[in-house]
Formats: sequence, structure tokens, C-alpha cells
Amino acid sequence: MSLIPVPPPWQISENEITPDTVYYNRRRFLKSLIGTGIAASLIPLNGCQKSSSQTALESSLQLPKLPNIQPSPVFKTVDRPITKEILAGQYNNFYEFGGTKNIWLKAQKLPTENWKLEVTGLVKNPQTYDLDDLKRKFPLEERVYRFRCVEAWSMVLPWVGFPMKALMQAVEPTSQAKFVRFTSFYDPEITTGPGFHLGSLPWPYQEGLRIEEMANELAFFAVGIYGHDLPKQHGAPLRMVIPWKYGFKGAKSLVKVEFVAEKPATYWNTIDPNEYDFEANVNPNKPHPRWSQATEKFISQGPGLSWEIKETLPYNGYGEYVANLYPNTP
Ligand SMILES: Nc1nc2c(c(=O)[nH]1)N[C@H]1C(S)=C(S)[C@@H](COP(=O)(O)O)O[C@H]1N2
Ligand SMILES: [Mo]
Repeated sequence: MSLIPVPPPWQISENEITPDTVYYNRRRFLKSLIGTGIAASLIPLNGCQKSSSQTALESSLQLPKLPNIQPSPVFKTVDRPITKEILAGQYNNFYEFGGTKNIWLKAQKLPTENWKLEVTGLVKNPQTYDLDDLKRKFPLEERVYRFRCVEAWSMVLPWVGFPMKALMQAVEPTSQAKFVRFTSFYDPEITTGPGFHLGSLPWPYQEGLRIEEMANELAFFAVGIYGHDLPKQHGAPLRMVIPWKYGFKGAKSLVKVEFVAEKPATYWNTIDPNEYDFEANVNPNKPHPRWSQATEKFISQGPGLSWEIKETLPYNGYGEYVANLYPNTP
């Protein structure tokens, strides 16, 4: 796979793309919470560092191609182009490794060898899978999905993976299972994001779905992107992709999937339930308490970081598949 060199200014800082108020407030909020200067951890790059970082970025994306991937017959295009790989691979959120948009580099510390996914809780067949098991047992396909972050930026990403409902069929949830808790990799020796050692943030990163949401055709486990294994910054080796919800619902680097009876506590919802609700469906008519969700900054082709303002769609454009899950939403 040939990578397009990143044109200067290739290193994107979040305040170039997020409205200043958003940037300031989300950062200020975290800052007040953990008492440390997150904005200060943005690394200014000089020419020398730039080229070594650029090489590091390119090599972080040069990963084994996944063989025999079928394109999904249904989810193969959307109304806008696929985001350039080199932009998607350097504009990430992964708070375990920091609160800035240069965490793609810090995330390279994530150890992905001998990865295990434990599937447990209210199921008939609890399982512990390794990555090869997952890739062998489940039908891998490529799905091109819109991706919308709660911070009002968006991309289109070509994920490779399998539907969550295939995993559900394998483990057979019992009738008591009403919710599912997803847990990300956690090791305070390695994941050195802001406040990690202060004990004030609700690590590990966890997310949750209702069981009917997990069973929806669209809910997806990704083991790859752009035709190859998942880069660490995207949540290697396995992450959730829930395209009709805000990006934070898609926990990265999963180690555990647990079927439970009660609604699980989740990371952002625990930090601030008014700003990050459990359901978190993309909804242009429901503003975030501090900004509108009516439009989004679509990051697509570059060169460098550029975006187009697009209208945000209800359920991120996937209403025909998921609106029936929410009969009480107008
Ligand atoms: N474990 C973990 N998962 C996470 C996050 C995180 O900080 N930690 N950030 C979330 C947010 S806010 C977004 S927008 C997406 C970003 O995914 P990407 O970096 O692959 O685009 O990951 C989500 N999953
Ligand atoms: Mo996000």
C-alpha cells in the first residue's frame, strides 16, 4: 500500500478544527477535573521532528493486508468520499494516551501481541477468543460508514470486521441479558493519559449498549480499516463501530464484552451525564449543552487538514436501519 506523504502543516491540532469554544470548554473541563494542563501537552514540531514523525506516522499505518475481504453489498458507499487514510490516522481520540490530537504517536505503546477478548456474563457459551480465532470464525467484510464525533467533526471510514450479532449467536445471551458492557485495554503502566495516575477519571474506558442495539445489523466489531489490520491509534486490534451514535460510544482496544442485566456505567457518561448521554444517537435537533449538533466538519481529502461543513443527519443517516429501536424519539 502506498501512503501519500503528508503535506505541511501535517500535524493537526484540535483547535484548528473544533470550534474554539468547544476546544476550550472540553479541555477546560478535563483540566478542572484532573488539575493538569492538557493543552500544554501539544508538541510544537520543528522541521527536524516533523520528518521523523511523518515517517513514524506512515509506518504506524503500514500493516498486514487482510486477505479475502468481501466488500459489503449494502454498506459500500455513502454520499461523500472516504476520508484519506493519512488524515484519519492522525486525528484521533484515545484518552488513555492523552487529551490532544497527537495521540496517534503515543498510542504506539499499546501492546497488541497475544491479545485476548473475553466474552462473558449472562451467556450460555462464555468464550475467550484470540485475534486469529475472531478473524477465522466470523465472516470479515468491508463496510464504509459515516463516522460522527460528538465534537462535531466527521469522517467516512472503510472498516473491516464482522457484525456484532454474529458474536451474539456464538455465545448465546440468556433471557436475563438486557445490556452489554464493553471494556477497553487498561494498564496504568502503559496508558499514560492525563490524570491516569490521579485516580480521578473512571478508567478503564467502558461503553454500553442495549442488547437490541447490539443485535442491530449495523453494530460492528472492526479488526481492520483501509484493507489492513487496525492501527494502534484506531483502537487495535479490535474495537466497536456504532455508526448511528457519536464516536465516543465506539470503545477501542476491547478486552472484554459482558452481557449484564442492568444498564452499565460508562466512561463519558460517568464524567458528565448531561453532556454525554448513554444513548448518544447522532441527532442534529438535539444540541450538546455547549454547542449545536446541526452541522459537522467533514474531514476528507486534504491536502493537509481541511473540511467541509455538512448538515448532520438524524441517526447519522442510518435511520432506516435503527429508528425502530427508538419508538419514543420523535
Ligand atoms: N478506549 C477508548 N475508546 C475510544 C476513545 C477513547 O478515548 N478511549 N475515544 C472515543 C471517541 S470520543 C472517538 S471520536 C473515537 C475516535 O476513533 P478514531 O480515533 O479511530 O477516529 O473513539 C472512541 N473510542
Ligand atoms: Mo468523539
